[in-house]
Amino acid sequence: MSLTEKPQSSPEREAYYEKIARQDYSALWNVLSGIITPTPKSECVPHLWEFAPARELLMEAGELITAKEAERRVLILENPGMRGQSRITTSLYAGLQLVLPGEVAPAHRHSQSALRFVMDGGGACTAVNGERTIMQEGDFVITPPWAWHDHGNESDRPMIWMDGLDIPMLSFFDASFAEGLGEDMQAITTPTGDALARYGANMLPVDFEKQGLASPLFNYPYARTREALETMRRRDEWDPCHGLKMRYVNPVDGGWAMPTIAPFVQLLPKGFKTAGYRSTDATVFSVIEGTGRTTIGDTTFHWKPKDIFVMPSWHKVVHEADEDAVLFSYSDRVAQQKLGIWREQRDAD
Ligand code: GTQ
Repeated sequence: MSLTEKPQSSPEREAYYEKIARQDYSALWNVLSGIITPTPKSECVPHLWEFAPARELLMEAGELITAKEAERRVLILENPGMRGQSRITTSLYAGLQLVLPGEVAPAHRHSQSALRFVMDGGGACTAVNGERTIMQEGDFVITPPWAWHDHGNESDRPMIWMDGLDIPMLSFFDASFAEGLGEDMQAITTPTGDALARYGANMLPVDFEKQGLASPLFNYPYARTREALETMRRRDEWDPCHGLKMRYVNPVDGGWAMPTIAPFVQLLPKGFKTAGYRSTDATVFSVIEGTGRTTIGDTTFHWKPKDIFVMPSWHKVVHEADEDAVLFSYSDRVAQQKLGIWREQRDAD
């Protein structure tokens, strides 16, 4: 028996395999090297989606179906190695959602966690658990598991954002629950900006008790993120693998902002080339600012603002920025860390 080779076949062995199959067994020695691999093997492949053609396709969808009829008018980013499976990585989903002026995407809730990363437009709203937030480009917005949420666009421009959900993860665990509210919009019980003031100003209500695993802050505005990155860069201390990379946290405990999805933002200054890096969390990147190149294994992608690309697990990644660049990204790192299976390897140090 071997971890890398399959034993040879023989007529007696084949007859035996057929016999055990009829009784709902199979022989481990024939499949072992495929199921316990020395390093991660994935059907997920590196891929880049350009924003301009995506926007055109979305606007075409805007003429075919309303947000209300669709429930969510979203184009799923299908990893070309896993077509038809509604996934961008093995464990994560990504989509591009369009809400046209005057439209609503009706209130519902599900056990899946969702993030929104605002790509194009500004001024549309999402409501989460009774509070509405107005979204601008670059904002990172959370819908915690089982939270009522609906989207609306009272601005005069189409709004497009990227949805990141843990749909494949919940399918894997057979733990999906969902229900509609039966109304377009949930009742608003809290003034806009309350969560940001209450939880996003380095304070917490004195007797605050943690509820659930998701951050009570549900909009992390890009204006604040960008200003923080710009201030930090003055120290000129760049991580060889990441440039200046930050993770979005839950202010209650400093843990990740979401229970299953790990969100990040990183600044790469003009001319910076990262040292090789790989980790077991396949990662979805969305370019906020700047142009550059990313090499993932043998594939190089040239990117510009609003492009989205995906890096599979355990593929070496190198980023090069032609201009100051800011990348948003998300992965399942938080879930892997909770399970004790996350690994990384740095070429630097
Ligand atoms: O906005 O609630 O892309 O429920 C997929 C499922 C978005 C949403 C998606 C969803 C949503």
